[in-house]
Amino acid sequence: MKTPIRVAVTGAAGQIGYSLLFRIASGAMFGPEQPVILQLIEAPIEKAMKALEGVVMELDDCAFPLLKGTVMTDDANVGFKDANWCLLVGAKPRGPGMERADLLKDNGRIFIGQGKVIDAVAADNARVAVVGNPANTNCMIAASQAKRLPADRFTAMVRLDQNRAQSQLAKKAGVDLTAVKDIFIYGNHSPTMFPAFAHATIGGKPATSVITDSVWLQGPFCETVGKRGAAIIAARGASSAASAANALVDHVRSLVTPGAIHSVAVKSNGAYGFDANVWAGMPVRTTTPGSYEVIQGYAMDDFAKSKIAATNKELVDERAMVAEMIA
Ligand code: NAX
Repeated sequence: MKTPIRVAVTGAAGQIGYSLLFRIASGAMFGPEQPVILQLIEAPIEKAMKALEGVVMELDDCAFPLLKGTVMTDDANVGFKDANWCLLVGAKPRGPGMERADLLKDNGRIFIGQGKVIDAVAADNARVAVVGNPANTNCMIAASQAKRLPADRFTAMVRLDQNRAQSQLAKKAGVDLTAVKDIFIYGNHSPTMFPAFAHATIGGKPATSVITDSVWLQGPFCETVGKRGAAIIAARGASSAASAANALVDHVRSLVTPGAIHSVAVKSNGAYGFDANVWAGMPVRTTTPGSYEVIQGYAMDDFAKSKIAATNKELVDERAMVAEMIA
């Protein structure tokens, strides 16, 4: 039996947490041979900690053979201690009438604190995946506090957007989902994101030769993927949770699987026209478990360049709104 890895999860009593923890404990994230210890972190609110107790009772009741322990805490120093993976799901939601700048700053304070603690107490091989919105900028903020852990250990999730795009292309082409490959998300996890359909393939052929309706690809396709979160809220009365948890399972699973090619928001070094040091979605190839390289060299036409410029601008603007916090 392998040594258990420690997986810290913030926002563990939230809706994504409720779909996520059982998948981690079952082996879906790290594989059927890898035992885990879940270190569950909630906000210091009585109701949240009480709800977390209930979730842990349910984890116990699943009798997962791979689950070797659970920690429940509202103290980040305890929750991130020796963690190999830190999954930052918890965040402050946007309240009625709240400005985006205020949301960024409120969350900025949370992610500054968590970034500092992770850097101080997590395992030497710690990896961080941010889901809590605004995910890209929260990730940048957490990474800004790290002195020991390199910035490429901090990633944000755009995998839900990739999965959404793959599913939409398959539906439009009338093919099985698995026929759609190499659809990558560039930029921010927000409606400005760009699902780069020109590089996707369907049944081994360029997607644009299978779906020849370029008006649909440039318009409704990009919009549907970008605004899917809002459509789910409108239909379900609550934001996407099971699909977000599933995407985080995919995000981490791909990052620990050498050779996997997938979309991740990572620190930009200027590739694809993104400003250096924003966290932007782009295609990566996993090299060794937990490490990756950005796949360079996909050609971008004028449409793609304009979409990337727009999502880059949003990321740069978000960074400007929190500049004094991370200085
Ligand atoms: P919930 O509001 O159901 O749960 C969030 C939980 O986080 C709450 O239980 C809260 O008490 C906890 N929390 C707040 N501050 C905390 C802190 N400082 N430390 C630890 N826990 C804290 O939200 P949920 O639906 O689970 O969504 C979580 C986050 O994911 C939100 O920010 C949401 O916007 C974001 N999403 C990101 C997605 C992505 O693709 N990147 C997609 C889904 C989702 O919208």
